[in-house]
Amino acid sequence: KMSALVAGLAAALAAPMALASNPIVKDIFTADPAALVDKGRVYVYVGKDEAPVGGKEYVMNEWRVYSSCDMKKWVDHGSPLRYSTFKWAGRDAWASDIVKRNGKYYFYSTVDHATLKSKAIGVAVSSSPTGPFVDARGTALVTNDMTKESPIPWDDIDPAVFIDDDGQAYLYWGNTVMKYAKLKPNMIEIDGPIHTVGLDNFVEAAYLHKHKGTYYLSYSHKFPEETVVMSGPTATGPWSWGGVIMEKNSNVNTIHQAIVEFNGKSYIFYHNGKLPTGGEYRRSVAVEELRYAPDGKILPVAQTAE
Ligand code: FUB
Repeated sequence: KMSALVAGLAAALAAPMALASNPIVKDIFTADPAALVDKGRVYVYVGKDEAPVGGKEYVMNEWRVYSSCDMKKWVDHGSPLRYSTFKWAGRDAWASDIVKRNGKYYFYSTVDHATLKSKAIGVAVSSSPTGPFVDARGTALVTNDMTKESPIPWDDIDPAVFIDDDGQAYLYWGNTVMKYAKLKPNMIEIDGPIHTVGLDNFVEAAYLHKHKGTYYLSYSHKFPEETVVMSGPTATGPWSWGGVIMEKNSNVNTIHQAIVEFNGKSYIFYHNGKLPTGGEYRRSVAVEELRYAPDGKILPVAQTAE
């Protein structure tokens, strides 16, 4: 019996460590993670999926925020804002990103514009990572009005913000076509033109991060979505194909990643449909460690359960 116990322990130690008990949140359905590392904690912001079992569309009214000091135990901080925090929004707390600048926390998010009847991006601000957040502009930061070339009303979604080493902030977003623009130092105004970038089978969820001098642009590729990555020498490319880093989900078409470094390791947050009764409109956010090959290539990541 003793040797079986020892063998079991040895096998458990040799196995790759399951990071967290995935999914991170088990009492509600959550999607579209955004992540922030601040003062020794990692914060993850999610949209709450409220569709009933068998629901045929997203029901998303608010964002929720959770934090951890070890990527294992998560503290629930409740809801820091709702779509209605943006008075001009009519519905839909869709995907977001968050960044800290000058001691303030800027939360960029997708909502549905009440009068334009199309998706738009708002920016909210708080003095705390757990909110409450208030609308920083009183109007949308990006709307379909500004990007008229687009044929679809849901192209202005999924913001990602990156602040480069020289202090220049960039906003990336889009569906079908990726767009990017500079942000002014105040973080709440677009600075200059909106650029579009032709990327292979780009769907949505653009995300920019930097590791050891290389810029990585990851995004949802094809539909059902898989997460792919490009790498480049600057925050605006040119981009070289880096391959699939996470395979598509079995019962959910979307996957939406966010990548952060925390305590010397890299992590990728994403969503799947693995909770009981989960699925397309009842998703769950999970996290895995992300590893780089010596040449800087991001290695494919497998989804783990508890
Ligand atoms: O959750 C609503 C939308 O589905 C998000 O904005 C996309 O990234 C996709 O996950």
